[in-house]
Amino acid sequence: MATAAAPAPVHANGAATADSSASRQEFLRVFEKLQTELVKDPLLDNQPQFAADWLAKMLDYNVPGGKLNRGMAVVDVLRSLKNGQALTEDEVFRANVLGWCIEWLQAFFLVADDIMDGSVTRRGQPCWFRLPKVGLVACNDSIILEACIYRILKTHFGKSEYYTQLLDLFHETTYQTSHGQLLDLITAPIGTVDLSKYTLPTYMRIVTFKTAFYSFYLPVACGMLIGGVREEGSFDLAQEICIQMGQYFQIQDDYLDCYGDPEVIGKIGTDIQDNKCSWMVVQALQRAQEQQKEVIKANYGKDDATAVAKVKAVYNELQLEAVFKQYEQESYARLTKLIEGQSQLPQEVFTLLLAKIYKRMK
Ligand code: GPP
Ligand code: MG
Ligand code: MG
Ligand code: MG
Repeated sequence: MATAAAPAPVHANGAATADSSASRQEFLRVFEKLQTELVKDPLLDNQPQFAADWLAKMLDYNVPGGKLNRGMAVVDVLRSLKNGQALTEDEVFRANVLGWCIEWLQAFFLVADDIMDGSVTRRGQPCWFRLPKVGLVACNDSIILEACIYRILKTHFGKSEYYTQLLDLFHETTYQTSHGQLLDLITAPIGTVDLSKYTLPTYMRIVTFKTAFYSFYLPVACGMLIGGVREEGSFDLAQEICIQMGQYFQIQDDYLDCYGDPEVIGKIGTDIQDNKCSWMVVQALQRAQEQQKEVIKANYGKDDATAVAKVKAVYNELQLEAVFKQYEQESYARLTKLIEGQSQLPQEVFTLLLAKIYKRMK
């Protein structure tokens, strides 16, 4: 039932990412298995066929269609931890199941985030809630997507010695992400433009919580748990590196919201209309003259194409594309130094992740 495998993503520098299309195919086969288990879940015995069909379709629409970077990272982390030693079929399967739990979490967040952000497209198709037959059923579907994670974990890890740690990890990550999302939303109240709120410390806190924990620390911590790592210090170190990588990733997301090609990123930017505390507006305000600040103030947070164009014109005047490219170089250098400056965990755990996002265009 899964959608066809996407070709291996190619980056600006032309290099294909580490995941071969064979491991992507293998990963997608695990999706089909999990989807079937959920649709036939004994807890939902005698579920009417139309509801089972809804679930299968909702999962197809929302879970497997992304880049799959987060999900496929778990097996990469496990492989790196084993220092090249071949993984058993069962190890690969378990890593991929956990990888899908992360993709399910992401699907839950995205379905809900698109409603909150009033977005139009996601992964090259209309946002789920935009489909006329879906509408606000999408609210419940996002809850179902989250609940699926715990059914999958119980089925496949219920008897593992680290089951409680996994439950805790997913719960804590959701807790952190939802609080990041809260900050993201209430720093950007529709209808009031308060430019004094768009500071770098506020921004960094928002992105650390709404993106970095679930997108980077979660896959690495999952790989470490199934890889037998137990030292708290190793998890702390992984978290420190992953947080910085996640901040860089969300800054790219904010840049792409403004300058990315919707055909490539699969979504249409809404940050200016949504009054968001985006990296772009934070950088603009640090550099703007009074008159440019006035233009931003008069046009930010308006769902109007002319107003959005005026804000983007100020970004262009301030050469924010060049500011971003410079940030990207510095961030890559800083992360590389951090990764190479430790020997507690194999560097490859982090370098593979970094290579997948460096200079990404989607
Ligand atoms: C990315 O923000 C953050 C999330 C998708 C987390 C949402 C968390 C919830 C608890 C719902 P974004 O709005 O910039 O992402 P995108 O650009 O993909 O819409
Ligand atoms: Mg959004
Ligand atoms: Mg959002
Ligand atoms: Mg965004």
